[in-house]
Amino acid sequence: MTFAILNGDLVNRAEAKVDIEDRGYVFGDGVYEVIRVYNGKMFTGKEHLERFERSSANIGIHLPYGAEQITGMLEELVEKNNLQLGIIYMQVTRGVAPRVHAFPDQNVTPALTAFTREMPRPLAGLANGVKTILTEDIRWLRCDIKSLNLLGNILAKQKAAEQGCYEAIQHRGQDVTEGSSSNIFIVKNGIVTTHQSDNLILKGITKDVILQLCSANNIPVEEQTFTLDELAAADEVFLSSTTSEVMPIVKLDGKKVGNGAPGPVTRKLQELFVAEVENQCGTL
Ligand code: DCS
Repeated sequence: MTFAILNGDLVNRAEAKVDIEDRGYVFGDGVYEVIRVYNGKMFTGKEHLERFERSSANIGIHLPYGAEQITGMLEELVEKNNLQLGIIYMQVTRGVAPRVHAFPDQNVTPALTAFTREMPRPLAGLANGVKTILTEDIRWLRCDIKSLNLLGNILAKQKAAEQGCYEAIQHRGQDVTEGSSSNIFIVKNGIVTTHQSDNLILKGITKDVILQLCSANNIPVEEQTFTLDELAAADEVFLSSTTSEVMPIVKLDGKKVGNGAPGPVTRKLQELFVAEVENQCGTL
């Protein structure tokens, strides 16, 4: 039997059901996290819990449990499901209430749910890189909140999928923001650049790990907006996310990045990233 978390309880996944007037279902009124599990251990679990608390606070959802309590629940879920390599998906919604836009009374308890999924590694694409498309960023102006409202992201990803591509790189006019479910990095003359963590992108946990790895290993790095022209002229491009780790990008709208193969800085960061995972979670 596979388990899930439903409002603090470990339940049979097949029997975990929510009400049709849950505000997550009718409004997308909630936030979520995706946490990677390696060797049965959460990678950067603390950082994900912190972001979960921040996203919730940003939309005025008072989490019914503290970070430590939630961590304990997630650890139990991973253990019960015998998850070695995979992800935890967790979300909280503002709860179940008659459909009115304004927040319901304080006595409505936010609904916390979580489930796990196996995900073997290494992921296809890590070795040879992936293809991407470029698309206008049509999302709202609080992309720093990990909101359940993902229509802009979904439409972008679908466009990529229809063209046989792994990811859609979004841009607001000339400025590159982020992928539909990833952060984007360019490398030019050995310098790594990625969009600063402001309201236009999600502050990726993987992005932060990469920034720290760059600093610790004397790889020049800057958080600064870059343009479509700079993207097109980059020596190397890669994306990062919880599920995709450090993923080389070898094509942009059908055009090769550099010589069309993953570059040396990307390779180095992939190695450093795996070493960091092994440091925290044991040998992969
Ligand atoms: N930007 C967006 C829009 C994302 O959805 C994600 C992760 C990231 C950046 C990268 O953040 P992390 O490094 O913290 O994962 N999206 C999650 C998702 O929805 N599925 O997998 C990861």
